Amino acid sequence: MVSDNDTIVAIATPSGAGGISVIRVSGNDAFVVAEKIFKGNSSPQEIGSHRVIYGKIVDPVTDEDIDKVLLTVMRSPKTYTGEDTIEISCHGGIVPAQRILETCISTGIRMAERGEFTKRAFLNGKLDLAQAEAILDIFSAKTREGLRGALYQLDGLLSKKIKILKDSLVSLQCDIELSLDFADEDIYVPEKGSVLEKINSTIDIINELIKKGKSASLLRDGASAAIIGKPNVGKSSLLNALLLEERAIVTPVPGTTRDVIDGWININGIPLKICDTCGFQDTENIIETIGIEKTKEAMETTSFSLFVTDGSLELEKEDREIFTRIKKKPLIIVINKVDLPKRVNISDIVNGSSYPICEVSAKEHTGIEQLNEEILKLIGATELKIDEGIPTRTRHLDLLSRAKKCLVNANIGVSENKSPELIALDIKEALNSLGEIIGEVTPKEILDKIFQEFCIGK
Ligand SMILES: Nc1nc2c(ncn2[C@@H]2O[C@H](COP(=O)(O)OP(=O)(O)OP(=O)(O)O)[C@@H](O)[C@H]2O)c(=O)[nH]1
Ligand SMILES: [Mg+2]
Repeated sequence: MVSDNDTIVAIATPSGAGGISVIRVSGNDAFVVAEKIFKGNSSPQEIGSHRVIYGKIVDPVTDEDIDKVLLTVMRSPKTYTGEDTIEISCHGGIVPAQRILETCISTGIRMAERGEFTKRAFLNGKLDLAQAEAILDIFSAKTREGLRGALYQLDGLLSKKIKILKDSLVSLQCDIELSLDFADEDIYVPEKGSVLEKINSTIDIINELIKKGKSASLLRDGASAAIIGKPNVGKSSLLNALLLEERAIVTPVPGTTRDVIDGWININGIPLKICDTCGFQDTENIIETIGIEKTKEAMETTSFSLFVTDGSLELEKEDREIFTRIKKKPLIIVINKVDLPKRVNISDIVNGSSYPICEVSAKEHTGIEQLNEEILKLIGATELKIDEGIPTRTRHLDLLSRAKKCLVNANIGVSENKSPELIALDIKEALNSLGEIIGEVTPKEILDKIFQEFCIGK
């Protein structure tokens, strides 16, 4: 049975060639393990905390040397997990780290599960849940701004805001419960107007957090676009122009692209995945048929489309058919090849509706800036600012919405003079939802799910 009291070990660095690898051991027996496998000038049990000793790792059974290492000793509670911890920095590469890992396990400790070091940090009160999630977001940050948002969260700025909200609800709940306890004695009855004011101001703050959080989640997860249009309009050229590299093959032959080719760009800190497709032309060719299936898939999985037309030609039936097919989802019309005399007439397909339109020359890289601006507008990221303490995960936003719903119920309850017990219940539920964000009342399955997202060794 796996227990949170076991001493655990894992390789904390990615596998493969590198300068060094780090093996991390955490738990009550960390120093016992170090004594068994490490030989150096000083004893790990005896040196002070946060000190590094040079020495070698040896197999405690065969006495065989495994690697020369630096061993860092960190004593509880001032460690990442809050437990006694040793970190062994050995030579990079797969074999030394793997051998040291096996040697540690041979002393009777076990391999750490995914995210178990961070889970222990959480269980030992070193981090709350929102901060633990911030660590995940730091690993997966795709842009500088995403990293900054995650660092704010790691600093506990979101948690601080949630705690302030909770404190004000707790005081409200106390007032209401007090009025229940002393209902007969008429000692203290909170005034209806002030209760409503407190509930509403909390709802306002939650609304603001949700609003900012929705756009901030763009920083974490980004957005994605499919480039769609008939053959030869310059879809692959547009992909290359946006990526600033020759990713996709470009030729004058219609039907050059068969597969979906994608790449990431960073527009003002928003990671955007762009997929070049082969479009939707009628075909009997098996390769193109598969390509068209992939275009459909790209269309379904991306958040919006870039509909490309050839500005030097008049619109054809095929342009119209493709446009009709994709117009239900958000899109930007991209008129390409504007370096050539313009013949296209877009009003033909837009039919009076208003769509963002951009004129570009993928060949000459003109109009790309304006296209980026339109993309930011379309995904609602023009006013995105990395504030301190913004919720960045869907989990946070769901819980904030749940808290808000309970408070709206509480508001109705107070307005309609419902029983204070019911109002206190709504407030309690709102408090639970807020508490779940920072991990105070988070069910075990949800905790497990969150820590499963981590890699082994973190
Ligand atoms: N003048 C001009 N030519 C362009 C421009 N963009 C693309 N082209 C040319 O148009 C032709 C087709 O370009 P691609 O980028 O391969 O077009 P595509 O839509 O990906 O074509 P398929 O993959 O065949 O569907 C090539 O000869 C390009 O050089 C542009 O902005 N101006
Ligand atoms: Mg192409």
